[in-house]
This record gives sequence, C-alpha cells and structure tokens, in this order.
Amino acid sequence: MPRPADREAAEKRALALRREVSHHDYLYYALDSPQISDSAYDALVRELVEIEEAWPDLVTPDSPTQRVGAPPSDAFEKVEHAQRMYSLDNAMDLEELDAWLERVRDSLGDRECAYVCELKIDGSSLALTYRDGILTRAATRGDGRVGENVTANVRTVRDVPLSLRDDAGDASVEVRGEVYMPKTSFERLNEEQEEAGQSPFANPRNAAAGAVRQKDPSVTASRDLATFMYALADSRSLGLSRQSEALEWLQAAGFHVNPDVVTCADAREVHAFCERALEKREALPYEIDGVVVKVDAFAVQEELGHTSKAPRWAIAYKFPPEEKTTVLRGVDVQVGRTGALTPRALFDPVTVAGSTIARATLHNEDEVHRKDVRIGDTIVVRKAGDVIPEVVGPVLGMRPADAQEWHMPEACPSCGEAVWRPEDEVVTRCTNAACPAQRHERLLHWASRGAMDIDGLGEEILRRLEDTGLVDDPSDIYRLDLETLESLQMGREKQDGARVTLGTLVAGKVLAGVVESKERPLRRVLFGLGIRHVGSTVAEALAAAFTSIDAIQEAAMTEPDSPTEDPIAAVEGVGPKIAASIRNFFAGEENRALVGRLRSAGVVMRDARVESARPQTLAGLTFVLTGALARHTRDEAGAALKALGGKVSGSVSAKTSFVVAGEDAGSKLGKALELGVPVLDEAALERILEVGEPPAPASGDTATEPVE
Ligand code: 3BA
Repeated sequence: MPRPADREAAEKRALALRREVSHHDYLYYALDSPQISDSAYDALVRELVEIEEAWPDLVTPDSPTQRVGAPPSDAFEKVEHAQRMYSLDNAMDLEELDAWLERVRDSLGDRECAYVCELKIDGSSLALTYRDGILTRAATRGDGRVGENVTANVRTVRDVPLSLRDDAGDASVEVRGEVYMPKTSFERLNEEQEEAGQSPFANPRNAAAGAVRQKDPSVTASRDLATFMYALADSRSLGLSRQSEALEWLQAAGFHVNPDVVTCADAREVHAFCERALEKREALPYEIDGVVVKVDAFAVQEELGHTSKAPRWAIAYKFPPEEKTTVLRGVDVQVGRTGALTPRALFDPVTVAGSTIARATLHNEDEVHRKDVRIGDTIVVRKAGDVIPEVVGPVLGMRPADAQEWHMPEACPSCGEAVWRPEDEVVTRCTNAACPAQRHERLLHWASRGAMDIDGLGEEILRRLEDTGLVDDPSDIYRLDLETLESLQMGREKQDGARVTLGTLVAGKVLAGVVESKERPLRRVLFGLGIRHVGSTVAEALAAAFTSIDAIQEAAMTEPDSPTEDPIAAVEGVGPKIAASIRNFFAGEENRALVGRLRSAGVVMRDARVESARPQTLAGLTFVLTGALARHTRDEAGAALKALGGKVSGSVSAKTSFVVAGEDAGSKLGKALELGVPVLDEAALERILEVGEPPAPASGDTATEPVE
C-alpha cells in the first residue's frame, strides 16, 4: 500500500485499518475463528503503524497499536470499584452443591428457576471499565471494594477489546471476568523461570495474577495472557434480564466469552454439566478448578440477594483436587536444623494442577507405613490446596512383586551417626550436634530473613565457608574479614580449570550484611539460636520481658524456688514446656560458650530500654499482616502495632480484629473475607499508626471496610 498523500487521506485510511484490525482481533480472540491469514493480518497492522508514525497526532487511545505504550510504573494506584465485586461461596462436593440448589428452590416456592453453568477458570479476577465505548480502566478485584489500577498492563492482553463493537459501541459499562494463562504458556514460563534460577509459579492463577501486576507492561505483553468475561456490573441498565443474555451481549460487544456455557433447568442437568466439565478438564487448553452455577434470571438474583461476601444466587462447585499416578523411585531423608529426619518421596515427574512435581514430603516414618507406599509402587499424587505436593497412596493392584518397603535408616545420611527415636514420638532425630547437615541448616536459619537477616550471605556462600572449615557456628561468621571472603573459592570452575573466587565486590556486600546484623534486636538473636519451641513469637515475648540474653541466661541457670515462681514460665505465651527447653539450652556448656563467642565477636544481644512507652491505644486488638507491604516490612509494621499495645498473630480467626493485606496477599486474605474480618490496606495501617486509633467499625452488612 502506498502511503496516503495527505493528512486527511491518512486519517480516513487509519480509521478503516483500525476497524479492520479490531474486527479480525474479534474473530480471532473472541470467536476463535480467524478469517484471514496471519501474514495478511500483520500487513494491516504494519500499514497502520506506518501511518501513525508519519502522523503521530492521528494516534487514538483505542488503536490496536497502543496496546503496549505506557512506561513501567512503580506502584499501582488503588481504585474503587463502582459496584462491589463479591466473591463466590464454594461447594466442596456434590452434596454441598445439592444443598445450595435445594435452598434456592425452597426460597422460590413453586416458581421455575433456570441456572447458567459456566466453567470456573483458574485465573485472576478483572474489572474493565468502558466509557463511551472506549476502555478507560482495568482493575484487579483487590478486596472487592478497592482494587489496583492495572490498565497499562491489561491493554497488552490481545483479546481485551480497546473499544466496544457494534450496538454496544458507545456504552459506558463495567465488565468483569477472569484473566488467565493458557496451560502451554504457563509451562513455558515456568521452564524459563527455572532456567533463570527463579522459583516457578505454583499454578496458572498465580502466574496470571503476577503477570497483570508487572511493573513493565512489555513484560505483561510477553506473558501470553487471555481473558474470559462473564459479568456486567450494571446489566439492568442495558435492558438485559438474565445471565444468559448478558453473556450474549458480552460476546457481541467483542469480549472473549467462554463457549462452554449451558442453561440448565434443574439439579439433574447441573450435575450432568459438572460431570462433563470434569471429563473435559484435561483436554482444555486452560486450567479450570470447578463449575460456577448461577441463577439465570436477574429478578430472581435480586430476590435472593447477597451475604456480606458473596451472592446467594451463585455458587462455585470445586472439583476434587486433580490426582495423577506416577512411579515411586525412591525415598530420601532430609536432616533439619534440630536433627529431625524427614523422609521425602522421589517419583517420576508428573504435571498436576498445572505444574510439574517430582517430590513430596512423607513427614515421618509412621506416615510412610500408614500410607503403605513402597519403592517401585505406582502411587497417586496431588497438590494439597493446589500448591503442596502430596502422596495420596499406592495403587495396590499395580504393585510389582519386587516393591521395596522403606525403613528409616539407622544412621544419619549426613554424618553417619546413629539416629534416635524416642518411644512416644513420631520424629526420628540425629542427635549429633556436630552433624554437617544440621550445622548447615542451623547456619542458614541464623542468617535467614526471619532471624538475623544477613544480607548477601546466601546458601552457596555459606556452604563454601563450611566446606573450607571457615565457619562452624554462627560466631565464626563475625570473624570473617574481607581478605578471607574475597579469596573464597566458589564451586564453579573457570574454563582454564581455575576456581572462581568470591571477589571484592560480593565479599564487601557480605561483610556489610554481617556487620549490620550485629545490632539486630534480641528477639531475632533468640529466634536465630534455634532453641526448641522458641519460635519468633516466643522469642519476642522473652526479649520484651528480659531485654538481654544475659538476663535470660541468668534466669535459666537459677532453679526457681517453686514452679510458680519461675520467671521464664511467667512470661505470657511461655509455658513450663518452653521454659524447660530454654533451661535445657542454657544448661548445655557448648551453647553457653556459643553465646560467649557471639558476645566477644560484637553481637549485641541486648535491647535498649524503651524510654517512654506510647499509650496502649490498640490494647485488645489482634492484627494479622499478610502479603508484601510497599513501604514497611511486616516485621516493622508488627513492631509498630505492638508498641501501641496491639497483638499481632500469624493466623486469621474469628478473634482477629483486622487483617492488613499487602501485595499478593493469599489465603489469609481469603480467610479474612470468609470470616468477615475487616481488611485494611497499607494506607489504613499507616493511618492507625499515625493517629493511634483503629478505624471506625464498618456499618450494616459490610464486613470488609477498607479505609482509604
Ligand atoms: N463466574 C468467577 N464471581 C464468576 C459475578 C459472580 C462471579 C466470580 C466468578 C460474583 C470463573 C468472584 C470474583 C468476581 C467478578 C466478582 C465465573 C468465574 N461469577 N465463571 C457471580 O470462571 N472463575 N468470581 N469476579 N465479580
């Protein structure tokens, strides 16, 4: 095509090309039935790009050339949904599904009620706002009231129309649905992640959610996302009266609508749909995790209404977790930092619920025998909660004659010393304090983020320091100098056979991390020591009560006159069992020697006395922090809440007062929504810390009340 002669001709041609390209996008993405070849399509796009380059002022926001355009951004702006995005109640089996169908029927009397069955796409929820037919905003669901503005990223998703088609052409609507990653793209992405040394995504849902939350839209564009849209925020204003009509409207307006939708008249038909969906599941190019059943008529939907979190007129029937069979090739044993030996199943790799797994913990010896799995067995595996690999059991009918029963080794696989399992315990332990595997785990724990958080001291460097005899216990870390570190030989060999050394730059970074960690608060030191039963919560309580390791040691070494006068057991959250474990730790001469070496190496292990306590205005309130906050670490935020008298807990229950949800908040946020616990964002948290008061309680049935 020759380039248009003048601006006017160019404008006309650009308009025609945009219509043409977006029409072919619709045929390709929404209807899955392209009518021109890829090269013919590319030629149209190329011509449009050339015109827009020659006359940049002719570029329109809905031009197909504008999918990737926005520069990377740092944070996502919070946006309020015009209408609440509810979640879905779950039916975990057919019985629960039937109970729901029954309830709906009961509340309708003898009136007839049709249902729409849709596949439940394993993706991430999305809301698209169109103003006068043009896509102006895309938002994540967030907590249902406030989501994140991900417009620049979502514009790169090829099946999201940048403008509405035909009759819908100038509508102002909010369209909702799911953004997902096809199975093949997900597998490819995970291979790339692993090649790049990054951890793979647990499932396509996480991968899709991660892709729409990329800082750089061009990264989102490369992730091959797609959408299925299924809801309109305000269908009634469009003159629609049922879900089935809304789906037709969406399809006609240019959206990608899942073709596997059936209107069912009764429970029997709903069941049949669920069965067929389960049979289809494996062959589908995208992951589904159930079926969503919705009452078709909007009038009936309105009658049924909502609970505080979900509509009563819809339910998600969740498939039982996907199970696969594979062959158990062996069982290895991992040694933890306390010497606990954990058997782990090693099997032929299988893809389950979207990702490849090849191992699963077997927890302990009894568990292996209770499950009766033998090496050589064909075994059934699945992912618990769709994330953690789990061995369900053997397929007994396929057991080979030479299948080998597994027994806990009598010697530690790391140090070779005899292992020991107390009569009344399930855990077998290596009790050799010098065991290299335990030493390694203890050092890793000391340096880990929850403990001393030594920046730069990773697993590989630590292992080299242990192998070369430079580091044996945590105090040795503080004796390292720059010279030793920079000449540390690392595992890899250069082409000429010479070993790679750590080098000055990395050594300096490690050393800076080590030095900085000397002044960590006492609770981190106590947790880092790995005293049995002293987790981060107990460590914190001890630190607050004693403020120095010397005071704890002194209390631990002094026999109380009576158990009721034990100053350690008197600390809230520390019972006699924990107190005994602490006494036992300090009774060990080598442990006291370690504390002494840490002290002389300059590790502080003492908290400055809090000068003036702030008024305890949050007393009686329990907070749970989940997800990544942008401006604080969870530890900092927790410490600040505690300084005002609030309690911080690791798990959500009905007693939780508030959940503070950061980025990528997962199951804890889900639990909060389920229980109706108010959810706060980071801004609301900051407000609490500033004014020292919790937000006013939510009113009415609104269980979640984000504070903006
Ligand atoms: N239909 C997810 N919610 C869904 C509109 C309602 C709904 C879903 C659905 C509330 C799927 C909760 C988050 C949300 C839009 C609220 C579906 C699917 N319908 N087919 C009834 O395929 N995963 N999820 N999304 N509004």
